[in-house]
Amino acid sequence: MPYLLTEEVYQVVNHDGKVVGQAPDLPGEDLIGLYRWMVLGREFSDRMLALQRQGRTGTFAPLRGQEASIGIAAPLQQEDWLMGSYREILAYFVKGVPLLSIMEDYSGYISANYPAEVRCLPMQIVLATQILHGVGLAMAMKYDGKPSVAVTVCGDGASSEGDFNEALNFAGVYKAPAIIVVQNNGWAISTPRHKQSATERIAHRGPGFGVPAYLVDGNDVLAVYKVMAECAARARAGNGPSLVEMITYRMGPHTTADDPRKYRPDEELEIWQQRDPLARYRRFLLDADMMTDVEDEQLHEDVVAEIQAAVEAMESLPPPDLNQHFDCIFAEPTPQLEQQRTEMLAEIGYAKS
Ligand SMILES: Cc1ncc(C[n+]2csc(CCOP(=O)(O)OP(=O)(O)O)c2C)c(N)n1
Ligand SMILES: [Mg+2]
Repeated sequence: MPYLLTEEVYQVVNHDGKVVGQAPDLPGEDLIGLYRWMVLGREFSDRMLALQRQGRTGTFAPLRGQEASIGIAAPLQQEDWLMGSYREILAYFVKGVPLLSIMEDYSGYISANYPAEVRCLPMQIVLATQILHGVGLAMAMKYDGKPSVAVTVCGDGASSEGDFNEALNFAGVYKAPAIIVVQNNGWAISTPRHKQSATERIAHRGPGFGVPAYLVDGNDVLAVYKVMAECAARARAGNGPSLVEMITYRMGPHTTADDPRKYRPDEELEIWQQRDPLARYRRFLLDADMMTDVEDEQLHEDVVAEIQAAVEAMESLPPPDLNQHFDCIFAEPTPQLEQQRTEMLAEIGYAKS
């Protein structure tokens, strides 16, 4: 089998909205379902950004432009595992993590209050660590004879970490049922993609580790879906891991603490605005007579109402217990941790109610 499975960037619907590949064999309602998730991702991200600006939530990492990342989780089964980073929250929603849980993560509550059955690890902030966790989980499932898959997602910047490369090596050697996805959005805060690696493609790393790799248009939800479904089927059949590079773009700031205009040319953003994943998929559905403008408007209204309900639920929670952040690190806290707890709580004058 060739190790680089797609020489060209794989697309189903190209940048101009033209259908250039075979759409996945899904009923119409599922195709609309994918669109609803994408709309939810955009509206949720924009709302969180606004809430942060109003001082109503903490630092947030917007995902505008990366909504086709729902294609990472949509073909997965309940027993499959998913672990990603701060910008993968939309895939987490698709896997079953409630909106409120992610809002809590970003608002100072104890992290990863996720239902156990959704099989998502806490979103990872330490770059690429989750790739090792994911490959380890995949190896464990293989030893247990379970036909499940562990999907682990990171960014282009994270691909330069030792953890990323070690995880790929283990995945290849042990033929782990793992899918390692890189959302290459062009930037790692202010560091451009070309400074991460001299390889033309991040996908080219896969063959070096004996891991088959795909290159996919990360703004084409149908293409992402198809590639992920194929990788999952291969892993379930005992044929081991895959590396998937999704070419996409972060349209907004890295986080609410960043101003991309300081390091990124406006023309670059303009090019990628033309490739907006949401607009492209919307056009596809309208052209195929699967959705009308009126239905689209209704769908938007429903999504905004769902987000509003989650915001109200978040804002009616009692304030977070800041002690929990220290309690959840080790079974037995270290003396250093206790010292840090005392100092931090004294600094902010915090007393547990
Ligand atoms: C090990 C480690 N080093 C540095 C950081 C600081 N940091 C946070 S996000 C980030 C950029 C990550 O870029 P990328 O992997 O491309 O993901 P993106 O933010 O673009 O989604 C850096 C350097 C960190 N969180 N972890
Ligand atoms: Mg990046």
